[in-house]
Amino acid sequence: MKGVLRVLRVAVAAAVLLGFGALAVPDPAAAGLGQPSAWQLGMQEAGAPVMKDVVWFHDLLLWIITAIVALVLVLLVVVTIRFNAKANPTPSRTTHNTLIEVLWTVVPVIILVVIAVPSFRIMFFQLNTPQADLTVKATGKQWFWSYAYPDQGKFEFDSLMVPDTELKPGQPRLLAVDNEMVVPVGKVVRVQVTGADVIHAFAVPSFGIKIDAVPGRLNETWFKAEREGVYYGQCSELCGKDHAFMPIAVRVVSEQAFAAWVEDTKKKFAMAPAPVPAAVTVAATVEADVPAAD
Ligand SMILES: [Cu+2]
Repeated sequence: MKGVLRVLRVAVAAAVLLGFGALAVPDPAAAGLGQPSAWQLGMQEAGAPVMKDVVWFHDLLLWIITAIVALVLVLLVVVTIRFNAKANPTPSRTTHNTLIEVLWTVVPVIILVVIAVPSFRIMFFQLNTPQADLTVKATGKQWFWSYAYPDQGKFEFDSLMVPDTELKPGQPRLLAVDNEMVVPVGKVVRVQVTGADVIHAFAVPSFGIKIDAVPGRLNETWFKAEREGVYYGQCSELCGKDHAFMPIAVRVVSEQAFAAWVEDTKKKFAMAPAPVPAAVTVAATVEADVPAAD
């Protein structure tokens, strides 16, 4: 009994030390804001409150899993060294130890509760859209995105990837688009997401959002960009041959710049009045030709 407890004590101490060592290595600052960077470790830098929580939760889990793995490793090493046939020729015939049995039931339960509480909190934070300042409708199509701003006027535009041969300096390959989705900084943006043909998914890692674009269904997510800049994402549901070539680019600008952009874009992409369908025109003509019956 005493021996087992001593082994446990040593194991826990070793696990804690190893845990500290492992966590000193990854450097989340190596990741870029809004886009991936070369030799990146960890996730992209957080640009919105939800992603801040996601990163925090990821780090918490890393601590927990590191400690568990280290503890198991230490126990295995201790067992192989101290209790092999040579070192321990007459093994103990112990079959039960109430204290240890209670511990290995209660400790995992506590660990799971510690994980579950923030996990649910973040899930509700992510899924409950707060009072939105702005709504953008993103429609996934084979293979590009279309954006509409229902509160700003009747306009919608397509956003296509810039091909490698037309990239301007500073534009990231496979991520830059011709017409970016533009939003004001510090405002809650509600993104309504749907698909026009097959299932796509709207995802921007720095904002911590990823939601399916399902034909015939309007999904909703939200973000509040905290800094100006361009934030890139990709379609995240395998949707066909050009799935990898329909990126998402969100440009976050000041409120004045956003207002100016809306004015420009309204003119550029104003929707033409819906044409009268041919069938309706024919029907109207036929009706006019029929002499009054009464
Ligand atoms: Cu897609």
